[in-house]
Amino acid sequence: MSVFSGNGYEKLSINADTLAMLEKARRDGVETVWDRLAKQQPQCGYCSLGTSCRICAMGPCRVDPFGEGPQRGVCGADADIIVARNLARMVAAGASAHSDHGRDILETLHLVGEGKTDTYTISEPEKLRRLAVEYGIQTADKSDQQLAAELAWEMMEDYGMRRAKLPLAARAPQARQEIWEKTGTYPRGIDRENVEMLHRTHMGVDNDWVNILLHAVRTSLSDGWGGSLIATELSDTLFGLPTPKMSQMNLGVLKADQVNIILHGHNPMLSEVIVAAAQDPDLLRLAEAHGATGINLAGLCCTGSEVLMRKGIPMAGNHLMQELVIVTGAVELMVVDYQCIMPAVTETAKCYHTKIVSTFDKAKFPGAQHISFDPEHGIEIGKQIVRLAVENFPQRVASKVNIPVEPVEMMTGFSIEAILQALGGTPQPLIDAIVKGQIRGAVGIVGCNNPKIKQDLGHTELTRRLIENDILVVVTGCAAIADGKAGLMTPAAADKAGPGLSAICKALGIPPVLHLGSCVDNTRITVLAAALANALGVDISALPLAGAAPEWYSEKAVAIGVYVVASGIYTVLGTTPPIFGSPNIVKLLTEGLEGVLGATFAVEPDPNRAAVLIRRHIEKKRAGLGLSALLPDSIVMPEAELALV
Ligand code: SF4
Ligand code: MSK
Repeated sequence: MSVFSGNGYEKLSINADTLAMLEKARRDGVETVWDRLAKQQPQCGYCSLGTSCRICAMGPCRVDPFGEGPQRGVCGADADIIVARNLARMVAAGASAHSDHGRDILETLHLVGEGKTDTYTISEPEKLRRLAVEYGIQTADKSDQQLAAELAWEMMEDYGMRRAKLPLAARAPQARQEIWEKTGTYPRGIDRENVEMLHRTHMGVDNDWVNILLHAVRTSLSDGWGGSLIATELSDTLFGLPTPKMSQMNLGVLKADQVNIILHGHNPMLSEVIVAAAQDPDLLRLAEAHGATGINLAGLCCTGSEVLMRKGIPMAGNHLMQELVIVTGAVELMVVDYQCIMPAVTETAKCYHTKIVSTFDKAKFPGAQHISFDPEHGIEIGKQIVRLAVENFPQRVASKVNIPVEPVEMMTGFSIEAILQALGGTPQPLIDAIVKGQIRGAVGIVGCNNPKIKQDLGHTELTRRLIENDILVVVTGCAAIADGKAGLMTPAAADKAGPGLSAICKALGIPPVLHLGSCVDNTRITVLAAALANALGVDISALPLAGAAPEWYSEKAVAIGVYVVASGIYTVLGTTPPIFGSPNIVKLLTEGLEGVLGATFAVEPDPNRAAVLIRRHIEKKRAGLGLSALLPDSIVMPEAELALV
């Protein structure tokens, strides 16, 4: 039952579809993530500050950062050790999630190489060959299948412990690699770094908080220049390079007269086969026989971004929409793979006719029907799931259906290759525009929704402030969906940008906010930054770039934030991380890292103030490169707008 009965919804989201469905959820007696957050209040202060520890059975312990209660856990760990260990474990969990996703795609490439699947094939032979060359594989006279087998074998080594350095990290500028060497953070095997991180944070192992955090950096880099990058590169190789295309977003993409299937999670292996199965003539005839005019697919979260980028499949919404899409009453089936899928969806589905189908044996959901996904038989499994949805269409209750809004148009599909193609095959026009000051710099806005923050306000306000100041914005994950819903991702949105950025977008026919993909595709941002730095002969940290995660919630976002900073990009977090119980760690992350990694974090929940911090940073970097720069002091804090959040 909703705790927001009758009022207060407008504080929760900027989106009309969310607000309408929250009202319907209340009428239908359905509990949502916001209700559960309210019931959790007040949340634990020790945990919020990062000073609680439960990693051994002498605990749980907590340290009082205000000096009145205990200052050490039972084992003697102080606030610095406890905060560092908790943060490092978040990094390891996030890096493991992305990298294990990458491993699943890698194992599919291996199957292709072994000729053991006819569901998947090599869609981008050129990219396969480029990757093979990067791994030192001789490509002449070899078939795609042979190369797939050899590349898969080499990349599997990236997960092991024999690699002294991950090969893909060599894409970073020399100066960046030297920083990693000097600080002992050059990433080696992905599994090795993650296992070592868990080992070090066991009671009584690494008790030097700086040493713990340095290994957290190395662990995050094993994801950013390893596991996540493998996921992106191999998804492009197997499923196709994203190219610019128009699509639609929000709950209005559901179709009242069609079978609606929601694709939720992160891994494109499954969603690719569902997309193929939904075009099967037999299943389309079956849908018609059940009274539907077709089969409509819509994405959620990052699985949605994968099929949006490559196939133009419309997007129903971001993280906080996963229950509300079911509340429309128009969804026959939600198929999930893994990550960011709230266990609550099966409870929500009980109030409607929606079936929830889980597919990965490592991600089961009580209350869902489990159909074990096996890439050797992908297409048959895809058809089985689509058939379940079609056969569920007659159970839909017309009086419970409400599709509340019309969809919004957006442009997607900006892989690095597509961006370079839009620029005429080289990054030079982008560099020229930055040098001339037409574009002041570029910012990656990434990450999730979090019910503690008004949904999408952080993403969209920050984006607006940046583009109107001629800063190009690239987006991934749920941030991209927020900006898409807000109408910021069409070529026409160039009118909302400053004069320099607007003119360039109009000349190229692109939006001022470019969709680079899902969470794992944040690697497109770091790889693009590396390419720009290499073209200019400088380190990434010298460039007028920044990152932001205004509404993050996930451990993956922590891993991303750390590898982005460790790659030399200043990053502003909107959600407060659990570090404030250790002033030493706050100082290190927000100031001290500058001297170690050439970049720092900032924490600023207000998106307008975050925009000011980022603009000042970009102008400082422009000045450092000898480019025309505004005086940072001329960019003032919008004190009058502080009441926004
Ligand atoms: Fe307490 Fe130390 Fe055990 Fe943590 S590791 S629960 S601080 S005794
Ligand atoms: S889905 S990690 S809520 S971006 Fe990638 Fe969205 Fe964050 Fe999940």
